[in-house]
This record gives sequence, C-alpha cells and structure tokens, in this order.
Amino acid sequence: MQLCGVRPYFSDKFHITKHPKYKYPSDADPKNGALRKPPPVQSTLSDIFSAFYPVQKLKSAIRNPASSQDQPAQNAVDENIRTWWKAAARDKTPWLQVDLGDSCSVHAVQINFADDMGLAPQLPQGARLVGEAGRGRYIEERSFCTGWLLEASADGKSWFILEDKRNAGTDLPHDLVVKPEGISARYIRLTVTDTPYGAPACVSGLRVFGRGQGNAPGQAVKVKALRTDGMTMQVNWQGDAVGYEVLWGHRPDKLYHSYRVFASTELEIRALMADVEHYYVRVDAFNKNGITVGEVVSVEW
Ligand SMILES: [Ca+2]
Repeated sequence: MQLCGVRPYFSDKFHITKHPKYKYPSDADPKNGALRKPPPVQSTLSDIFSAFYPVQKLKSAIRNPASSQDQPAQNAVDENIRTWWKAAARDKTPWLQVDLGDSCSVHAVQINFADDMGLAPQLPQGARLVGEAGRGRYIEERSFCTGWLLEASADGKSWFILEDKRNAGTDLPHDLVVKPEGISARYIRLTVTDTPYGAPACVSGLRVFGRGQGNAPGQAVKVKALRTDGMTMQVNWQGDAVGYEVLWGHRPDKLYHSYRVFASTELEIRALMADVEHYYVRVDAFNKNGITVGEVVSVEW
C-alpha cells in the first residue's frame, strides 16, 4: 500500500495537519482555511501512516506451516499488494506469524486479504445464470463473512488477543486494528477462521505499524539526482536502511512529492514537469526505530 504524496483521508477527523509533528509550509494561507485548528481527537490514522512505518523486517521472520507451493508466507510481508500468501487447501485453520525481531511498541496492524484467481467459479447447486445468452451472470444473494483472530506475544509461547473477529459477521477485504497507546510485542499471529465459499485464506499484506527500541538508521549519503529529460530524473544514494522516502519539489522547502522504496538505493522518477526549471531532492532513511532526515540536494540538469 503506497500513500506517498497523497493525503489518505479527506475528513477533519483524519486530517494530517493534526499530527503533533506536522508543520504548515511557509506559504500556507489562512484565508483558505489552511491554519484552521483541527478538532482534538484521541488517536488518528494519520499517526500510523505518517509517524510509524511497518516494523516487520521485509522478506524474513514469517512462519506458516502450510502454504500453497507458489504463494509462500513471505508474500504477506513484502509490501507489495500484488503478491499474496495462499494457505494450503488442506489447512483448515491457516495462520501466519510475524517475528518483529525484538520487542516493539505496536500501534496498528493492517490486514489485506486477497482474491485469488485460482478459485474456480462454480455455480451453487440449482443456480442459473441471468442476462443475455453468452453474457450471463450469477448474483449471489447470500451474505458471507471473513473471520479471523489476531494475537500478540512477547515470547511466541504465551499469546493475548489483539482483535477477535471470528464472529464479526462482516466480509472486509481490508481491516485495520489500532492500538493508540501501543502494546509491547515481538510476535504477531493471524489465524483465519472463515472465508467466503470456504476458499483458502489469502493475505496480500499483514502489516505491523509501530516503533522498535533501537537506533534510527544512518543518513542517506552521496545523494545524486540527475535529470535525464524534462520529465524524468534518476536518483542514487548510499545507505543501509530498511527503506527510503524520496521527496522532491521545485524549491528546497517545498518537497511535496514523495516515493517510497524498500531495499534499494536508486530510483527513477518519471513525474517531473517539463516547464519547471529546477528541482530539489531529499532522501530520508527509515527503519523500525525511526526516520533520519536527509540533506536537500539540487537536481543536476
Ligand atoms: Ca504482498
């Protein structure tokens, strides 16, 4: 899931400006309501998406005893919604377990279920297609549920419940469990108990948001940005962080666009405006412990 450069929600309740670390840009205009004080709330989704990055170490530390052969459990923690874990068809209580590496303050868990094209459409007994010949369709009139149990643990042996939706009666393809105060845990486990049509459980993302107890990464160094044509630039840098937020704009203090990358130190951006003469870039490094802001560099042209 990528939220880069886009305000995820368009309501006062979830407005990013109410985040305690948010600062209005120098050109904010009170005439259009830019400085209107947001209403006080106890917790916010923007806290999670702007202040906490996924704390699971990508492509590692995930367990599952039975997966389909070509859709392993790792697909649930690769930050790619186009890939998913698919439980083995024989597994009647499929589960996923994420090891965060050490104890972390967990503030939210996002669960993204996936539709797997491998589910062969088969009409229920007695059902008929309606509509034009050759273009018929079947309309399901029953309600289905997706049931699951989310647990956490400090040692992988003793578990406590974060959220129990085994009897929720809903079929949400995406769900978010928020713990505003944060809970201390090293392991997160998802057990899927019910799916529509009894299909094998498929999860494209089991995303744990929060903060670890170690140090933030070192700053990205040797940042070089070269504009290869009017609308394209190539950005390279060095560092050993889990991921980077590449921000750019037409002034050093107006870096309003961003692109997030994991496990990479290069990025081609094809989103520049040809009639803008100068661009500036900053590369921020992050890991589960924090964010290290980079230096602003001018894009060579
Ligand atoms: Ca995925």
